[in-house]
Amino acid sequence: MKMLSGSEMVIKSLVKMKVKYLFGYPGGAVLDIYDALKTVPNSLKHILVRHEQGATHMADGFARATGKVGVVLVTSGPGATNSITGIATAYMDSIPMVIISGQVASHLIGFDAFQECDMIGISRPIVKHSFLVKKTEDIPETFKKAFWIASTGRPGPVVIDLPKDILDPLIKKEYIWPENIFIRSYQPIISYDPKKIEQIIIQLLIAKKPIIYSGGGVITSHSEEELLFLAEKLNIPVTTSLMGLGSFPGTHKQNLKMLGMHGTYEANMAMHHADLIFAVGVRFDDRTTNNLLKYCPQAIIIHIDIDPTSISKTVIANISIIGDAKQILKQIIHKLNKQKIENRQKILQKWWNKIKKWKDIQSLSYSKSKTYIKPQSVIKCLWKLTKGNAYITSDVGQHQMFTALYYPFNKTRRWINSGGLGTMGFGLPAALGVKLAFPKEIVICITGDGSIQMNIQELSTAKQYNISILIINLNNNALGMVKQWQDIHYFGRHSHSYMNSLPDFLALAKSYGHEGMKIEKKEELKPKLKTAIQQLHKNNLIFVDIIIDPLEHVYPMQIKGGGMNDMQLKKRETV
Ligand SMILES: Cc1ncc(C[n+]2csc(CCOP(=O)(O)OP(=O)(O)O)c2C)c(N)n1
Repeated sequence: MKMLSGSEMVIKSLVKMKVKYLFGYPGGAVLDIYDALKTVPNSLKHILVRHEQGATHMADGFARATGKVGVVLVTSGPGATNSITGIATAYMDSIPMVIISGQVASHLIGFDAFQECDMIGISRPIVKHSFLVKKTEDIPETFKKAFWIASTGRPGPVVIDLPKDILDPLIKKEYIWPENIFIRSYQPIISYDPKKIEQIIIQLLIAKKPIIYSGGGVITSHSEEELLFLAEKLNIPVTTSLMGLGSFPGTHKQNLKMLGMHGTYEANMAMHHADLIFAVGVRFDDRTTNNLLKYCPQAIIIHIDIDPTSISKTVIANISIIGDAKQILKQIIHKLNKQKIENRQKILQKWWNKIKKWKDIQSLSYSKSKTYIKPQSVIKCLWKLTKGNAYITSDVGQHQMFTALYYPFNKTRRWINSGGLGTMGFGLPAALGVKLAFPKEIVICITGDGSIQMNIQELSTAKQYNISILIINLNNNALGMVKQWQDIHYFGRHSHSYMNSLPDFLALAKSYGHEGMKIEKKEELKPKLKTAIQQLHKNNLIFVDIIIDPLEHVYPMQIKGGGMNDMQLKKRETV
């Protein structure tokens, strides 16, 4: 019979779940766990961050790149509250994560004890589930359940709150690892109505103006191959959400690129005029629909999603299937393969002709500048130099949208960004998590002068563990996206969107022990970026500060309150 303390049980359970990295920060409530960590130096590596938000984003980046559960360890009170933004970020984008938080001793809960806070209560709206563990012997089963809940169905973060007394190294209990677990109230859906498959096939075959709308759920469910097969077989154009970038090859001729607020002209026009929208793993959030009252007036909407609460939440679906997208797409393909399919080139010729006209507008073209480096050209240059193979994390703002539009992702899990919550400060820690997962790959964090400063302290973590990522700071000396909105919606009144006291980013990076370079001239862009990428092989973190056109806006942009087709393509020019 194996007798262990609660802390030892925590560590043993993590090892049983094959956790490789634990991202965390110590404090009184979890010191026993930190002590127990010493017993497993080889199988479980702890990464000491500089702020708990950094830990959550690192675990998140690791999870997005690998598909595995990211794991975080924080102390009670401020440690727990600091992790909240990262938990909400993961929740909004359905990222599997387990957050272990320390709690004050059971008898002190509710007495305003030192560093007490109700983590379960505070995190409740932003977790898939949470556990307050009351007995030491419950730890193994709780961990197994937490990982199961976090990674199945629609994935998401799960909190395990552990009162200090149940972790006491002097109290040993029997360690029983459950081979099977059963959670009565949580049974992810695995079956669906086969009649719906027939209905979907009929609609796919009779539609004259169909479009596939692919989202992050395609990536989560690993159904990109099935989606590609179906799109090619039926010759249907594809658009993706921000979260779905990479779910369909970015350079594929049927790809109309991203839709929504900053979507391409062809993607949004095709959505508006479509007679059938085949939506897979999307949640129709407001950044992708514009005004719901004017949304895609002619379309029949088919919606496939694992989460029943996503169906008809904002856009009413005509046909919906709840379940695993991969299984459902496989079934559709299986049934389609048995049918004789008419010449799809011919049937959809008119539709493709229309799409070509929208494409010819070239909504991603941008004016060149004699003096300034254009952010678009930085992203295009990065794409060429990395041959599209890098893992890219981004922060939030104009630089995020430029990256989404100008770096075509041909593979899944290469585009790591905070889509749902839009969290500035995500990019750097997330990139560190990705690089730990894939040490041999090129990992680039594309950020802005505002965003990078939100978790810049993680440069210190990068130094401690020699994590060699490339940071591209698109420096426009402003909170660019805020300024853009003030230009468009507030007649150019710039209220608090300028960063008047930017640090010397190179000196800052160097003070953390990293290498840095500044790029100010257009002709320097390509050679310097090339050098920066080459230097990565020396296991350095390279911080590249690029001074870009401060007046640039992200276009296309949908007109607020309009339909999918109401778009502005250039400054003050409406189509
Ligand atoms: C934590 C957080 N606070 C505020 C915002 C609102 N916001 C969205 S974009 C943006 C400006 C981003 O500026 P920067 O990082 O410099 O990027 P740029 O838009 O200039 O490329 C702000 C403040 C946010 N998304 N996240």
